[in-house]
Amino acid sequence: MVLPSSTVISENSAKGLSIHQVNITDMDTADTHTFTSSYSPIEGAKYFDVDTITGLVSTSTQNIINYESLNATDFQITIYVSDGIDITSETLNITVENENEAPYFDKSIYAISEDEDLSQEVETDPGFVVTDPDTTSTLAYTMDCGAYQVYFSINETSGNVTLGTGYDLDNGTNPSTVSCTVVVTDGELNDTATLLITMNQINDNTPQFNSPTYTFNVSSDYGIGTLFGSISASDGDNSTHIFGTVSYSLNLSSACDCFAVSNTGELYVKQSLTSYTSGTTFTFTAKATDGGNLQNNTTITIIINPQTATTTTTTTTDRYITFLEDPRNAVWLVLVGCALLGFLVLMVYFTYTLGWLDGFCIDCTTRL
Ligand SMILES: [Ca+2]
Ligand SMILES: [Ca+2]
Ligand SMILES: [Ca+2]
Ligand SMILES: [Ca+2]
Repeated sequence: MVLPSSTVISENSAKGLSIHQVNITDMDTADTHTFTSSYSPIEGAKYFDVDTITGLVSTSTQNIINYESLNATDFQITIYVSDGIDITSETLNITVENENEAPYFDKSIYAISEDEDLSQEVETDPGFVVTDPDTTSTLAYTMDCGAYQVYFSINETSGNVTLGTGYDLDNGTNPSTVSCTVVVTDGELNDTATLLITMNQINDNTPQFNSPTYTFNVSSDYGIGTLFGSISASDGDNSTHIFGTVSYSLNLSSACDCFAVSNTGELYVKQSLTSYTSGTTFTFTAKATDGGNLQNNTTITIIINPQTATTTTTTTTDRYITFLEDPRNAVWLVLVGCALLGFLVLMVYFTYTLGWLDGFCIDCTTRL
């Protein structure tokens, strides 16, 4: 029997992989041979087999060799062959060598979040759990965030992610979630995971009125519900978020409760104004409030005018009334009309009843 003195096999080799075919010579060509084996250390019996009939040495059909879990990496297999009368043996030395195995993340997607518009950098642990079966491997991280790379970076050793300053969600272009690709490598093999970075909208803008003051001229005959003007405030926060939406209210404590404002800033008459004389002035404040309760005020002045007037936010446009709109003209027009109607009735009476005008006599014979 001739065996190689030693051989090398890599961890993770396939189950049942042929390692060596034992060759024997026996002058008695008709003899039948039987193979047996022993292992040192005994752990080798878990990973190697010797076929009792053919003498083929192979890896176990049951267990994969894991270099990192072995108590020893050198094994001796003593193989005995018997022809039923004589026994001979040889020893095969097998060395298991390490194979570099790839590191791997425990999840395919990780997620972190932070506020927008940071004034200083913030380091966050994304919670990467990376396993490298090779206990001696040194791991390193890299990250690619595409167009937003400038805002984010990763610590090569720890995997912690630093969120940079100035990522603004209110500019109308930056997305609220950035998807980054993280790669971990042992220098030769690597794995990839996705890191989703969600930036939280913060209320970093206070509503600003478009004018510091507003003045309106309102006719005392305006009915309840009549719109007479509007106020407007803008908010720098993204308008799709409640922090960027504005509602309005009036503080009428020092004025009459005659006016109101809609959520969109339209002013309207809430109570009758007929009891107020021309020139009466109301001054009060209006408040713009965003969805995060940041507020700003403006001053509103309302001047009562007895006649219907055009209103603007800052000026009044007066005009002359027309001839028919003057009530005095209307009165004498009615009087003249009545006089003309009476004269016409008298003319008809004299014509048909008295035959006052010969040219219009209908029954002159009877009358004479
Ligand atoms: Ca390994
Ligand atoms: Ca490795
Ligand atoms: Ca806001
Ligand atoms: Ca904001």
